[in-house]
Amino acid sequence: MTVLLFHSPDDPVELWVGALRENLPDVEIRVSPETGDPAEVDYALVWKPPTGMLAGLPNLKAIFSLAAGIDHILADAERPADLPIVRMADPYLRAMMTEYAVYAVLHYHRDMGDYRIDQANEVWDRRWPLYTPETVVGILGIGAIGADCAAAFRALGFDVHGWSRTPKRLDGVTCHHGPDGLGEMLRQTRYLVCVLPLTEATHGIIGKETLAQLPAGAIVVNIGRGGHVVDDDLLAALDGGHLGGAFLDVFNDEPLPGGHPYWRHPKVMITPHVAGELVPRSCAKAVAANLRRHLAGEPMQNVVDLGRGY
Ligand code: NDP
Ligand code: OXD
Repeated sequence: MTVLLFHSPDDPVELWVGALRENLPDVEIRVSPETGDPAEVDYALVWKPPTGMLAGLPNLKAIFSLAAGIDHILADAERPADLPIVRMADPYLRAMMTEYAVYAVLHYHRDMGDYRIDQANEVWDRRWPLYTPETVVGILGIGAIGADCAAAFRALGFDVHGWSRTPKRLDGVTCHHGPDGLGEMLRQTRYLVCVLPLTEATHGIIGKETLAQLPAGAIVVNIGRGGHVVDDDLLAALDGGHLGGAFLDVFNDEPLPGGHPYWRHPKVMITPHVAGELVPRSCAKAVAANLRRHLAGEPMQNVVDLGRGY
C-alpha cells in the first residue's frame, strides 16, 4: 500500500488526516513521529520538517509542501536533493491571501487606524482620502497569488503595478520585471504588497535601498516571508517618517519574539502568519490530484524549479 507521511508542528492534524483519507482512500496516512517503518513511506507532506527527517525516509518519491513557499523545506540541508518538491497551489489559499492584502491596503487607504484612535479619544475629524484611480498598488511577485491580488485591486479601481523576475502580461496591470523594473515601480507606489517567494535573490529585498525609492508616506504590506524585510531598515524608515505604516504577517523570527519593536510600534500592524491558511478540505484535493498523477506515471503540477528556488 502507498504510504503518505504527514508532518507539521502548526497545522490541524486531525482535519488534515480526515481530508487526506477522504481524498486518498487507497493511501495509508501516517502522522509523524509515528512513522512506522521509514522504508515504507512513499510521499511526505510537510511544514518545517526537522533536519534529517526526510533523509531518513529511504524510499521517498516526492515531497509535498504544506505551504506555497518551500523555503521551510530547503532549510533542511540534509534533504534528499534529487527529489521533486511540489508547492501548494490552492484556490482557497489564493483567495485568503488576496482578501488579506485587500484588507491591509484598505486599512490605510481609508485611514481606519487613525479613526480607531480618534474614536478612543472622542474626536470627530474627517480625513481627506486619496483618489483611488491615481493611487498605485505595487505588487512584488505576480505569480499565482500576486496575480490574484492584482485582479482584486484592479476591481477596486486602483492603479495596479506588478513586478516579476521575467516579463509578464496581466490584464489592466502595468507589469515591470528585473532590477530596472523594480525602481520604476517603486517610485510610483503608495502601497507596496510583497508576495514573493523567499530565495537568495529576494532575501532582504525590502531594505534601505528599496524603501528609499518609495514616495514619502508609502505603506508596506508583507505577506511573503519575514526574510524579505530588513527589520532595522524598515523600522528606520517608519521612525524617520518616510514610511506611513507597515502591515506585516510574516517575520524573520516566528513567533515574533517578546519585546520586538514591532509589537508596540504605533505604525505597525502585525498578524501571526495567517494571511493564507492551508484549509485541509481544500488543499487536500490538490495534494491528492498530484499524488495520483505521480502514481499513474504522469507529470505532477506545481513542481518547484530548484534551480531558481521557487
Ligand atoms: P509563484 O511561484 O506562483 O509566484 C512567485 C512570483 O514571484 C512570480 O511572479 C515570480 O516571477 C516572482 N519572483 C520570484 N523571484 C523573483 C525575483 N528574484 N525577482 C522578481 N520577481 C521574482 O508563488 P505564489 O504566488 O504561489 O506564492 C508566493 C509566496 O507567497 C510564497 O512563496 C510564500 O512565500 C508566500 N505565501 C505566504 C503565505 C502567508 O500566509 N503569509 C501563504 C501563501 C504564500 P516570475 O513570474 O517571473 O517567475
Ligand atoms: C505558505 C504559507 O507559503 O503558509 O503557503 O506561508
